[in-house]
Amino acid sequence: MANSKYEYVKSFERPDNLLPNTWIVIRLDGRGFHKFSARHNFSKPNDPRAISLMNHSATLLLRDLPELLLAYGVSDEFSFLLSPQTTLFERREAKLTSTIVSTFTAYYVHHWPTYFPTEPLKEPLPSFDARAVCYPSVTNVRDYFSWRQVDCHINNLYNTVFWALVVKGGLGRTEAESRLKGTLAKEKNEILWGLGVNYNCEEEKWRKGSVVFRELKKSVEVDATTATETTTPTTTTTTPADKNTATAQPSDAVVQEGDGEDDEGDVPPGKILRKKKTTKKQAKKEQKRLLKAAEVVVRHIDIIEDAFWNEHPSILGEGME
Ligand SMILES: Nc1nc2c(ncn2[C@@H]2O[C@H](COP(=O)(O)OP(=O)(O)OP(=O)(O)O)[C@@H](O)[C@H]2O)c(=O)[nH]1
Ligand SMILES: [Mg+2]
Repeated sequence: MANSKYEYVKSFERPDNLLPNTWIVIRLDGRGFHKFSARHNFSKPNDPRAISLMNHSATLLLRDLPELLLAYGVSDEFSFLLSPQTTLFERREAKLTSTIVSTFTAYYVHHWPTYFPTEPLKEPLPSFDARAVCYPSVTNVRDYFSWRQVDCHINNLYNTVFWALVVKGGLGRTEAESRLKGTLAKEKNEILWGLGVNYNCEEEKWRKGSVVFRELKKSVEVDATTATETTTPTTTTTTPADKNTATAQPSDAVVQEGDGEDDEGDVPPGKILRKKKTTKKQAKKEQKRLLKAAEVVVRHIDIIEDAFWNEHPSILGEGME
Protein backbone atom coordinates (compact mmCIF):
# COMPACT_ATOMS: atom_id res chain seq x y z
CA MET A 1 0.00 0.00 0.00
CA ALA A 2 1.23 3.48 -0.80
CA ASN A 3 2.49 5.56 2.09
CA SER A 4 0.06 8.15 3.31
CA LYS A 5 1.07 11.79 3.23
CA TYR A 6 1.30 11.61 7.02
CA GLU A 7 3.94 8.92 7.01
CA TYR A 8 6.76 11.44 7.15
CA VAL A 9 6.09 12.09 10.85
CA LYS A 10 7.80 8.80 11.60
CA SER A 11 11.10 10.38 10.56
CA PHE A 12 10.92 12.57 13.66
CA GLU A 13 11.48 9.50 15.87
CA ARG A 14 15.07 9.12 17.09
CA PRO A 15 16.90 5.84 17.59
CA ASP A 16 17.63 5.17 21.25
CA ASN A 17 19.54 1.90 21.23
CA LEU A 18 21.68 1.59 24.34
CA LEU A 19 25.45 1.24 23.92
CA PRO A 20 26.47 -2.22 22.71
CA ASN A 21 28.69 -4.45 24.86
CA THR A 22 27.67 -2.75 28.07
CA TRP A 23 25.71 -4.00 31.05
CA ILE A 24 22.28 -2.45 31.32
CA VAL A 25 20.73 -1.67 34.68
CA ILE A 26 17.13 -0.55 34.75
CA ARG A 27 15.95 0.90 38.03
CA LEU A 28 12.33 1.61 38.79
CA ASP A 29 11.11 3.63 41.74
CA GLY A 30 7.65 4.23 43.22
CA ARG A 31 6.19 7.65 42.55
CA GLY A 32 5.30 9.54 45.70
CA PHE A 33 5.44 6.43 47.86
CA HIS A 34 5.93 8.54 50.95
CA LYS A 35 2.30 9.60 50.62
CA PHE A 36 1.14 6.34 49.00
CA SER A 37 2.47 4.31 51.94
CA ALA A 38 0.76 6.60 54.45
CA ARG A 39 -2.54 6.46 52.53
CA HIS A 40 -2.44 2.67 52.61
CA ASN A 41 -1.33 2.38 56.22
CA PHE A 42 2.04 0.75 55.63
CA SER A 43 3.58 -0.22 58.95
CA LYS A 44 6.64 1.75 60.01
CA PRO A 45 9.47 1.64 59.31
CA ASN A 46 8.96 -1.48 57.17
CA ASP A 47 5.82 -3.19 55.97
CA PRO A 48 6.22 -6.92 55.26
CA ARG A 49 3.22 -6.91 52.91
CA ALA A 50 4.69 -4.10 50.83
CA ILE A 51 8.12 -5.68 50.46
CA SER A 52 6.61 -9.06 49.59
CA LEU A 53 4.41 -7.52 46.92
CA MET A 54 7.44 -5.77 45.43
CA ASN A 55 9.41 -9.03 45.51
CA HIS A 56 6.58 -11.02 43.98
CA SER A 57 6.21 -8.51 41.13
CA ALA A 58 9.97 -8.65 40.44
CA THR A 59 9.91 -12.45 40.53
CA LEU A 60 7.12 -12.59 37.96
CA LEU A 61 9.00 -10.15 35.78
CA LEU A 62 12.13 -12.32 35.84
CA ARG A 63 9.94 -15.21 34.83
CA ASP A 64 8.48 -13.23 31.94
CA LEU A 65 11.83 -11.99 30.70
CA PRO A 66 14.58 -14.63 30.90
CA GLU A 67 17.06 -11.98 29.75
CA LEU A 68 16.85 -10.35 33.18
CA LEU A 69 19.79 -11.81 35.06
CA LEU A 70 19.22 -10.38 38.50
CA ALA A 71 17.07 -7.94 40.41
CA TYR A 72 17.75 -6.11 43.64
CA GLY A 73 15.04 -4.31 45.55
CA VAL A 74 14.57 -2.19 48.63
CA SER A 75 11.75 0.09 49.78
CA ASP A 76 9.89 1.26 46.65
CA GLU A 77 12.67 0.54 44.14
CA PHE A 78 13.95 -2.39 42.09
CA SER A 79 17.00 -2.64 39.81
CA PHE A 80 17.18 -5.17 36.96
CA LEU A 81 20.35 -6.34 35.24
CA LEU A 82 20.75 -7.22 31.56
CA SER A 83 23.91 -8.62 30.01
CA PRO A 84 26.22 -6.80 27.56
CA GLN A 85 25.20 -9.37 24.95
CA THR A 86 21.46 -8.93 25.28
CA THR A 87 19.59 -8.03 22.12
CA LEU A 88 16.24 -7.76 23.88
CA PHE A 89 14.13 -5.16 22.04
CA GLU A 90 17.26 -4.32 20.04
CA ARG A 91 18.48 -2.67 23.28
CA ARG A 92 16.07 0.21 22.64
CA GLU A 93 16.02 2.28 25.80
CA ALA A 94 12.41 3.43 25.76
CA LYS A 95 11.09 0.00 24.86
CA LEU A 96 13.16 -1.70 27.58
CA THR A 97 12.34 0.75 30.36
CA SER A 98 8.67 1.15 29.49
CA THR A 99 8.10 -2.61 29.16
CA ILE A 100 9.84 -3.40 32.41
CA VAL A 101 8.18 -0.65 34.42
CA SER A 102 4.69 -1.22 33.03
CA THR A 103 4.85 -5.00 33.46
CA PHE A 104 6.09 -4.56 37.03
CA THR A 105 3.33 -2.04 37.78
CA ALA A 106 0.68 -4.32 36.29
CA TYR A 107 1.81 -7.18 38.53
CA TYR A 108 1.97 -4.85 41.54
CA VAL A 109 -1.60 -3.68 41.07
CA HIS A 110 -2.92 -7.10 40.06
CA HIS A 111 -1.51 -8.81 43.16
CA TRP A 112 -2.23 -5.98 45.57
CA PRO A 113 -5.39 -7.62 47.02
CA THR A 114 -3.47 -10.81 47.86
CA TYR A 115 -0.95 -8.92 49.94
CA PHE A 116 -3.24 -6.17 51.25
CA PRO A 117 -6.59 -7.95 51.64
CA THR A 118 -7.88 -5.40 54.12
CA GLU A 119 -6.52 -2.33 52.36
CA PRO A 120 -8.24 -1.54 49.06
CA LEU A 121 -6.16 0.46 46.60
CA LYS A 122 -7.02 4.14 46.65
CA GLU A 123 -6.38 6.68 43.94
CA PRO A 124 -3.97 8.00 42.91
CA LEU A 125 -2.98 4.45 42.02
CA PRO A 126 0.63 3.30 42.41
CA SER A 127 2.98 4.12 39.58
CA PHE A 128 6.72 3.81 39.04
CA ASP A 129 9.32 5.69 37.03
CA ALA A 130 12.27 3.94 35.40
CA ARG A 131 15.69 4.75 34.01
CA ALA A 132 18.36 2.77 32.22
CA VAL A 133 22.07 3.13 32.82
CA CYS A 134 24.87 1.37 30.89
CA TYR A 135 27.94 0.11 32.72
CA PRO A 136 31.06 -0.94 30.83
CA SER A 137 32.60 -3.32 33.36
CA VAL A 138 31.76 -6.02 35.87
CA THR A 139 33.38 -3.85 38.54
CA ASN A 140 30.92 -1.06 37.73
CA VAL A 141 28.01 -3.50 37.95
CA ARG A 142 29.22 -4.88 41.28
CA ASP A 143 29.71 -1.32 42.56
CA TYR A 144 26.23 -0.37 41.39
CA PHE A 145 24.59 -3.16 43.39
CA SER A 146 26.89 -2.46 46.36
CA TRP A 147 25.76 1.16 46.23
CA ARG A 148 22.11 0.15 46.41
CA GLN A 149 22.74 -2.33 49.25
CA VAL A 150 24.77 0.19 51.25
CA ASP A 151 21.93 2.67 50.75
CA CYS A 152 19.52 0.05 52.04
CA HIS A 153 21.64 -0.37 55.16
CA ILE A 154 21.99 3.38 55.81
CA ASN A 155 18.28 4.08 55.34
CA ASN A 156 17.16 1.07 57.31
CA LEU A 157 19.40 1.84 60.26
CA TYR A 158 18.15 5.43 60.28
CA ASN A 159 14.49 4.41 60.00
CA THR A 160 14.85 1.71 62.66
CA VAL A 161 16.41 4.04 65.22
CA PHE A 162 14.06 6.90 64.31
CA TRP A 163 10.95 4.81 64.94
CA ALA A 164 12.47 3.22 68.04
CA LEU A 165 12.99 6.73 69.47
CA VAL A 166 9.39 7.63 68.67
CA VAL A 167 7.66 4.40 69.70
CA LYS A 168 9.88 3.13 72.53
CA GLY A 169 11.58 6.36 73.54
CA GLY A 170 8.42 8.47 73.50
CA LEU A 171 10.04 11.28 71.46
CA GLY A 172 8.13 13.42 68.99
CA ARG A 173 9.12 13.08 65.33
CA THR A 174 10.93 16.42 65.30
CA GLU A 175 12.74 15.57 68.51
CA ALA A 176 13.79 12.21 67.11
CA GLU A 177 15.04 13.90 63.97
CA SER A 178 17.19 16.36 65.92
CA ARG A 179 18.48 13.59 68.19
CA LEU A 180 19.75 11.74 65.11
CA LYS A 181 21.19 14.73 63.29
CA GLY A 182 24.89 14.21 62.64
CA THR A 183 25.05 10.79 64.32
CA LEU A 184 27.22 8.06 62.83
CA ALA A 185 26.25 4.40 62.54
CA LYS A 186 28.01 3.51 65.81
CA GLU A 187 26.02 6.07 67.78
CA LYS A 188 22.77 4.99 66.15
CA ASN A 189 23.50 1.42 67.20
CA GLU A 190 24.17 2.60 70.76
CA ILE A 191 20.88 4.51 70.88
CA LEU A 192 19.09 1.39 69.69
CA TRP A 193 20.91 -0.72 72.27
CA GLY A 194 19.78 1.72 74.98
CA LEU A 195 16.19 1.16 73.84
CA GLY A 196 16.64 -2.60 74.05
CA VAL A 197 17.12 -3.19 70.33
CA ASN A 198 20.08 -5.04 68.84
CA TYR A 199 20.25 -3.88 65.22
CA ASN A 200 22.11 -7.03 64.18
CA CYS A 201 19.11 -9.07 65.26
CA GLU A 202 16.77 -7.15 62.95
CA GLU A 203 15.49 -9.24 60.07
CA GLU A 204 17.84 -9.71 57.14
CA LYS A 205 15.11 -8.71 54.71
CA TRP A 206 15.19 -5.18 56.08
CA ARG A 207 18.95 -4.97 56.56
CA LYS A 208 19.96 -6.50 53.23
CA GLY A 209 17.08 -5.83 50.83
CA SER A 210 15.92 -8.48 48.34
CA VAL A 211 17.99 -10.27 45.73
CA VAL A 212 15.94 -11.99 43.03
CA PHE A 213 17.60 -14.42 40.65
CA ARG A 214 17.44 -17.87 39.07
CA GLU A 215 18.85 -20.47 41.37
CA LEU A 216 20.19 -23.50 39.60
CA LYS A 217 19.79 -26.78 41.43
CA LYS A 218 23.36 -27.20 40.40
CA SER A 219 25.69 -24.50 39.24
CA VAL A 220 27.24 -24.86 35.86
CA GLU A 221 30.52 -23.13 35.61
CA VAL A 222 31.54 -22.50 32.07
CA ASP A 223 35.20 -21.87 31.71
CA ALA A 224 35.42 -20.20 28.34
CA THR A 225 39.17 -20.72 28.05
CA THR A 226 39.31 -24.45 28.61
CA ALA A 227 35.71 -25.13 27.65
CA THR A 228 35.43 -27.41 30.66
CA GLU A 229 32.06 -27.77 32.26
CA THR A 230 31.92 -28.72 35.90
CA THR A 231 28.53 -29.40 37.32
CA THR A 232 28.21 -29.13 41.06
CA PRO A 233 25.33 -28.64 43.44
CA THR A 234 24.67 -25.02 44.30
CA THR A 235 25.77 -24.06 47.76
CA THR A 236 24.13 -21.11 49.42
CA THR A 237 24.80 -19.29 52.63
CA THR A 238 21.14 -18.64 53.31
CA THR A 239 19.23 -19.98 56.25
CA PRO A 240 15.82 -21.63 55.88
CA ALA A 241 14.26 -18.38 57.07
CA ASP A 242 15.70 -16.63 54.06
CA LYS A 243 14.10 -18.97 51.63
CA ASN A 244 10.77 -18.24 50.09
CA THR A 245 9.00 -21.39 49.16
CA ALA A 246 5.79 -22.21 47.39
CA THR A 247 4.28 -23.29 50.69
CA ALA A 248 5.04 -19.99 52.38
CA GLN A 249 2.45 -17.34 53.23
CA PRO A 250 1.37 -14.96 50.43
CA SER A 251 3.74 -12.43 51.92
CA ASP A 252 6.58 -14.76 51.07
CA ALA A 253 5.26 -16.10 47.80
CA VAL A 254 7.62 -16.80 44.93
CA VAL A 255 7.26 -18.32 41.53
CA GLN A 256 8.16 -21.96 41.35
CA GLU A 257 9.26 -23.16 37.99
CA GLY A 258 9.51 -26.77 36.94
CA ASP A 259 12.76 -28.63 37.33
CA GLY A 260 14.78 -29.37 34.26
CA GLU A 261 13.86 -32.65 32.57
CA ASP A 262 17.33 -33.99 33.10
CA ASP A 263 17.52 -32.81 36.65
CA GLU A 264 19.69 -35.10 38.65
CA GLY A 265 17.89 -34.33 41.89
CA ASP A 266 19.37 -33.56 45.28
CA VAL A 267 22.93 -34.57 45.91
CA PRO A 268 25.11 -34.24 48.96
CA PRO A 269 26.76 -30.83 49.15
CA GLY A 270 30.19 -30.70 47.62
CA LYS A 271 29.80 -33.85 45.55
CA ILE A 272 30.84 -33.46 41.95
CA LEU A 273 28.16 -34.90 39.74
CA ARG A 274 30.09 -35.07 36.55
CA LYS A 275 33.11 -33.55 34.98
CA LYS A 276 33.43 -33.76 31.27
CA LYS A 277 35.17 -32.08 28.39
CA THR A 278 32.74 -30.28 26.20
CA THR A 279 32.85 -27.51 23.68
CA LYS A 280 32.26 -23.94 24.75
CA LYS A 281 29.13 -23.85 22.62
CA GLN A 282 27.73 -27.02 24.20
CA ALA A 283 28.45 -25.78 27.68
CA LYS A 284 26.71 -22.49 27.00
CA LYS A 285 23.70 -24.25 25.55
CA GLU A 286 23.48 -26.47 28.60
CA GLN A 287 23.76 -23.46 30.86
CA LYS A 288 20.96 -21.71 29.00
CA ARG A 289 18.78 -24.80 29.33
CA LEU A 290 19.41 -25.03 33.05
CA LEU A 291 18.76 -21.34 33.55
CA LYS A 292 15.46 -21.62 31.73
CA ALA A 293 14.39 -24.44 34.01
CA ALA A 294 15.69 -22.76 37.14
CA GLU A 295 13.54 -21.49 39.94
CA VAL A 296 13.31 -17.75 40.50
CA VAL A 297 14.11 -17.14 44.15
CA VAL A 298 14.19 -14.22 46.56
CA ARG A 299 17.05 -14.04 49.04
CA HIS A 300 18.02 -11.45 51.62
CA ILE A 301 21.76 -11.77 51.42
CA ASP A 302 24.94 -9.79 50.99
CA ILE A 303 25.84 -8.84 47.43
CA ILE A 304 28.75 -6.56 48.31
CA GLU A 305 31.29 -9.27 49.10
CA ASP A 306 32.43 -11.87 46.55
CA ALA A 307 30.59 -14.89 47.95
CA PHE A 308 27.22 -14.36 46.24
CA TRP A 309 28.79 -13.72 42.82
CA ASN A 310 31.17 -16.67 43.14
CA GLU A 311 28.32 -18.98 44.08
CA HIS A 312 26.26 -17.82 41.10
CA PRO A 313 28.76 -17.46 38.25
CA SER A 314 26.05 -17.59 35.62
CA ILE A 315 24.89 -14.07 36.55
CA LEU A 316 28.01 -12.20 35.51
CA GLY A 317 29.47 -15.08 33.52
CA GLU A 318 28.96 -13.69 30.05
CA GLY A 319 30.56 -10.41 30.95
CA MET A 320 33.68 -12.10 32.24
CA GLU A 321 34.72 -13.18 28.77
N1 LIG B 1 5.90 3.12 56.26
C1 LIG B 1 6.55 2.62 55.20
N2 LIG B 1 6.91 3.46 54.20
C2 LIG B 1 7.56 2.94 53.15
C3 LIG B 1 7.86 1.55 53.03
N3 LIG B 1 8.49 1.35 51.88
C4 LIG B 1 8.59 2.55 51.26
N4 LIG B 1 8.04 3.52 52.04
C5 LIG B 1 7.94 4.98 51.75
O1 LIG B 1 8.37 5.19 50.42
C6 LIG B 1 9.38 6.18 50.41
C7 LIG B 1 10.33 5.88 49.27
O2 LIG B 1 11.29 6.87 49.16
P1 LIG B 1 11.40 7.81 47.90
O3 LIG B 1 11.32 7.02 46.65
O4 LIG B 1 12.63 8.62 48.12
O5 LIG B 1 10.16 8.77 48.08
P2 LIG B 1 8.86 8.99 47.16
O6 LIG B 1 7.82 9.61 48.03
O7 LIG B 1 8.51 7.71 46.49
O8 LIG B 1 9.36 10.09 46.12
P3 LIG B 1 9.67 9.94 44.54
O9 LIG B 1 10.31 8.60 44.35
O10 LIG B 1 10.63 11.05 44.26
O11 LIG B 1 8.38 10.10 43.82
C8 LIG B 1 10.03 6.11 51.78
O12 LIG B 1 10.62 7.32 52.15
C9 LIG B 1 8.85 5.78 52.66
O13 LIG B 1 8.16 6.97 53.03
C10 LIG B 1 7.45 0.70 54.11
O14 LIG B 1 7.65 -0.52 54.12
N5 LIG B 1 6.80 1.27 55.17
MG1 LIG C 1 9.88 6.64 45.26
